[in-house]
Amino acid sequence: MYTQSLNEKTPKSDASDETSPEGIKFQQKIDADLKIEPYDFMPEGYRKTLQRQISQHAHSEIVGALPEGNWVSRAPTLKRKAALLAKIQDESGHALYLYSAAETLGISREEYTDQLLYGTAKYSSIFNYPALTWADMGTIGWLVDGAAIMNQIPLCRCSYGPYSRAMVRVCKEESFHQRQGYDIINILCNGTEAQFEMAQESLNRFWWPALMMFGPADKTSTHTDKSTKWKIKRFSNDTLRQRFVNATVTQAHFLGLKIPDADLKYNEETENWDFGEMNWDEFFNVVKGNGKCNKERLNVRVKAYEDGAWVREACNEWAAKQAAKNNKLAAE
Ligand code: FAQ
Repeated sequence: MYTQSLNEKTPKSDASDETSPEGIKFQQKIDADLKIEPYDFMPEGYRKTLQRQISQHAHSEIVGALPEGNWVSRAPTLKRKAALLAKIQDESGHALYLYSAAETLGISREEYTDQLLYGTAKYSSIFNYPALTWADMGTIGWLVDGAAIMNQIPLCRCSYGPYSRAMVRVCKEESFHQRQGYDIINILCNGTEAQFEMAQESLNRFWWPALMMFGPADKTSTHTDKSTKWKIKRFSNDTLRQRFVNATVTQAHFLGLKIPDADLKYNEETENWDFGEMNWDEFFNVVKGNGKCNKERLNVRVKAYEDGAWVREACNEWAAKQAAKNNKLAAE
């Protein structure tokens, strides 16, 4: 949607940037809530932050479809299978919009893919936890898409035009995903005792990893200050995490589920649900690639990419032949 125009000229930025006259003008534009577009001047740090964040986001959508893909054949009804398939298709579509937005920053989709498959690019920690039961499909929709929406609604107002526009549609679809997840859990919670237990057990495993999706605590977040100044981020990691807890605790209580946190307590003064200390060792361990499923997830992606090489080759050949045919016709 944006990438053809990249062939025309290289996007502008410069190492001296932030304090240069162009850099000052850039910040004034941000402060005035104007959008930055691909060929506008941008400091190198702004470009690099967006390349990292948008591509990490795109990779997360792709890897995030893997735990759900494993459940398509085991979904309990035709309706559930169809909904799960549609969700997976949506997540792949999100990756497409996001890679397209990221490409406008001067790195191709192939390079981003290489960074994920053969490099050190990150994707969301949450997808390195296994989906063991049908209830996990509900919990992923309810909590993971729920956390994704809480984090991504503010990104619709991100200062970078292509990212902010992509996020509008992504958020609409994520909110539908969240509801289908909640619906699965609601049915289980109102079913047999065993079904209720399955929902509770799933919540027990996913609660803390879902909170970790919001990233490290503000005091250890490396990028928040700069990203806030540039209006890439509108709220800090801890602020969004707290909002998510406040919204979700009420939903869990409505379902009759217990949040697995002995320190969870409503604070009358701040009107927030105070919650316990996160296991940050676990978070950083997963982010470094040592979670339960990191290796498995990446191996599946590498295999799919390498097995599909002949398809990409055939498509390129066909496109080249079509272009040659069209050029010949145009010349006649
Ligand atoms: N996992 O300084 P900060 C979804 C890294 S989409 C792994 O706070 P920042 C849809 C971070 O990259 C879910 N790594 O960083 C779906 C940085 O790395 P560095 C994905 C993490 O960027 C649902 C370092 O730690 N959503 O779920 C994580 O300011 C269901 C320091 O952190 C997005 O990507 C993490 N959780 O804030 C699909 C949203 N957190 O510098 C299928 C866009 C942090 O070492 C099924 N991203 N890191 O390379 C963002 O909003 C931000 O990037 C944050 C992190 C908030 C994630």
